[in-house]
Amino acid sequence: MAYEVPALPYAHDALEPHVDKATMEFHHDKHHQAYVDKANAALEGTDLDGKDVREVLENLSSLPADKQGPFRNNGGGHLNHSMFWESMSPDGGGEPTGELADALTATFGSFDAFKEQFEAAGVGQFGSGWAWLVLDTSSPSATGTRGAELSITSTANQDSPVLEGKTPLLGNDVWEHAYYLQYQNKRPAYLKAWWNVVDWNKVAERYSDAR
Ligand code: MN3
Repeated sequence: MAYEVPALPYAHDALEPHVDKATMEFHHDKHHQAYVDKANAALEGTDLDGKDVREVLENLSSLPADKQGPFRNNGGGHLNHSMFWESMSPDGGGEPTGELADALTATFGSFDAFKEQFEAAGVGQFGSGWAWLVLDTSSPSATGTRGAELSITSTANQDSPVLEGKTPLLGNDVWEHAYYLQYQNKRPAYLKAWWNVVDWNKVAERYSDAR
């Protein structure tokens, strides 16, 4: 079955004032739709047509050579944005609790230090891309301290951390289309404001599922 843009789990204006309605309308309704359409076009007629998007990205080399680049970009865009809408909530913000909170503190020193490093990854991503909190289940440290598996990274374009065998727990979109209407060139201000809408329950659920 062809991919579809998932419905937003809240109204387009529900994340205001931190993410404005116009940005959400263009971002969700137009940009995400374009990734879905192009991802579907890339898979059409291949053996991987109908497979889960993450599974296809993890097996990119199984696609015909001329489809790999288009699917990396557009399948990646579909996966990244599907996660992104669910990572935000009008009831978001605050701080995580429980095992995720403990792991963030153990890994980064404090929740504030985690946020600082994540924002730095977003600001430092040259051009379009994403900042990520990932769980590295393939690293040797996976057998050691649980908190040591977490790390912050950034990717270019629509590259998903799953291309590197990592599980994305939280990603922030630092493409200009994600913030330019509201924040113009102030990417750092967008990254800071975005914490007010992060749904930590969702991130904790991904952390728990991935371990
Ligand atoms: Mn985007």
